[in-house]
Amino acid sequence: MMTSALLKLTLIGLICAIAVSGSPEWHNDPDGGVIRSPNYPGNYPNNQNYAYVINAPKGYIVVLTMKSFITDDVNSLGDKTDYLKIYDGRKNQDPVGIDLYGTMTSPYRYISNNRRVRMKFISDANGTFPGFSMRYDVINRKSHCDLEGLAVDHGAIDFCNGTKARFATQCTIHCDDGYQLHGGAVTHCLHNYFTQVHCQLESPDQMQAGLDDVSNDVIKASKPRSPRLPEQLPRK
Ligand SMILES: [Ca+2]
Repeated sequence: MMTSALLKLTLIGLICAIAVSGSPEWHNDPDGGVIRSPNYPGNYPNNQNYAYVINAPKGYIVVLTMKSFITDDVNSLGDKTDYLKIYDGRKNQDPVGIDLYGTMTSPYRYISNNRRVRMKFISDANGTFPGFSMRYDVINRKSHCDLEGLAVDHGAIDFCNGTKARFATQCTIHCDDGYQLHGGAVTHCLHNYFTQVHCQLESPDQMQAGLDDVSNDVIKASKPRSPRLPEQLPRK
């Protein structure tokens, strides 16, 4: 009786262990966090097939900021050996956002199109390196706008509030000498775009010229853009 019960428990334990080892590592923290390859900063083990899921609430996107990345590179046939695949979405059919391997020589950031991002870290049978360490942030697209789209003609951004990765809720600007603020000193993030404020020529003589050219003086913040950066991981 005891033997049978023990066997049953052992079997359940084994099944659980198998299920857990095959389960992805989930990340749901609204404040974001850090994700690393297995055993980081030590070398990752060989023969890994390790999965991660970042799950943000509805209306949010995920921003990954790679702090360090080094894996085995391609083999003599030119096939990659160890790599990190980032899938933009929740299903296997979702497109691969990016496939990273080799050595990162400049900072890398990935901005998702979906609220869920899945990643898979693969290593082959020999040759290991430290792998990667990255930060993830989850961004509310209703309240946070992309700072990359915010440029002030004849002025500059002083500071931004609610900054997360390269997104913010509002920014305070000032104008260059000889230019005056119109529309207030603060641009707010509303529905994915910063509200328009602009710097206009101060001098009455120049005012008309400035007004004629006002369309060129507004903050160019409203142009819709793909949230994905064109950055690629430099390969060695
Ligand atoms: Ca390898």
